[in-house]
Amino acid sequence: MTDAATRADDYPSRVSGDPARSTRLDPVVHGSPGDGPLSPGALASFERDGFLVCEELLDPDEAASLLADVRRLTTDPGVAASERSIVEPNGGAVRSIFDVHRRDPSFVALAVDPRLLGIARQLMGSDVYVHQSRVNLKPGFRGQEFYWHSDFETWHVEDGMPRMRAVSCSVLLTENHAWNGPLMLIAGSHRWYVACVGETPDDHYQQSLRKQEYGVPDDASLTRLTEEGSIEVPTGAPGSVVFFDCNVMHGSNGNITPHPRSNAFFVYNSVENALVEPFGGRAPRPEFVASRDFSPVASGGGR
Ligand code: 6CS
Ligand code: FE
Repeated sequence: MTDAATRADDYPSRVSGDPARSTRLDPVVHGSPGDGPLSPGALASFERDGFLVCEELLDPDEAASLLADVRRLTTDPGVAASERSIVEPNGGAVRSIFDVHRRDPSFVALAVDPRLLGIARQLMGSDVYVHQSRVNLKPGFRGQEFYWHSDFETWHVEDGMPRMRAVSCSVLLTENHAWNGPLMLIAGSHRWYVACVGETPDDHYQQSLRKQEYGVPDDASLTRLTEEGSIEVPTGAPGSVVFFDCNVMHGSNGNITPHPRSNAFFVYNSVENALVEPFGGRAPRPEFVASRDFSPVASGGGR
């Protein structure tokens, strides 16, 4: 393995006091229409926007059952005591529960469901493994925001993800309304890499998973992205799924309504894009945030 200090880095970030942006060097769609369920039109839409909404890919009753499982997890003392459970910065409400694809049976099954896996493999053009999974609760009244960010910027700098060849899959478990903190994405932003300023603190994940302040874009870069592409807010019913590129700029507002916005996320990384030493030069983040089990996911029976 090349020495981390001397290897080339095509996507440097948090190395200068000045923000910068560069053109994406990697393809967006790595597979083709014959590789999976997405039509040429759907592939073109993902290529153009950096995300794709699949309405009610799962049945509402499946989503309801998953939500009941989430509710049980949030009241499980063992889960609450583990580092994979993250609480909101403004008190004790559970914000996220990580690593559900390895720990919690219904999410273990969902992670290998052919309805998700078929699309992930087609977009990645290869076998995939799960880099990270989580449920973001976005509870009513107290669910805080997730500030604008590119996931890839964090996964490259802090986890050692070499290239932009990973896709997130957000499964809606509750109704995502315009007003209860839905995911917001800047269409087309995935084509640019925004290098962030500031130096990553030690054990940054202990702060960033609650409120991210490093690895976030500067105001001018973010403004420019919104002038070039629209802010899209995919709303939908439980069971709908949003697939989004690892580098699309996204975030979500806080939730002051009584209605939780709970989604499950699976990050499928190409087996040809396995993690190396973090490009930020710090120690790798723990397994519950960044899996180093690169074995390809085998499709479960699914429905
Ligand atoms: O640091 C991470 O990996 C997590 N943070 C955010 C805001 N999105 C991606 C991921 O869950
Ligand atoms: Fe994110």
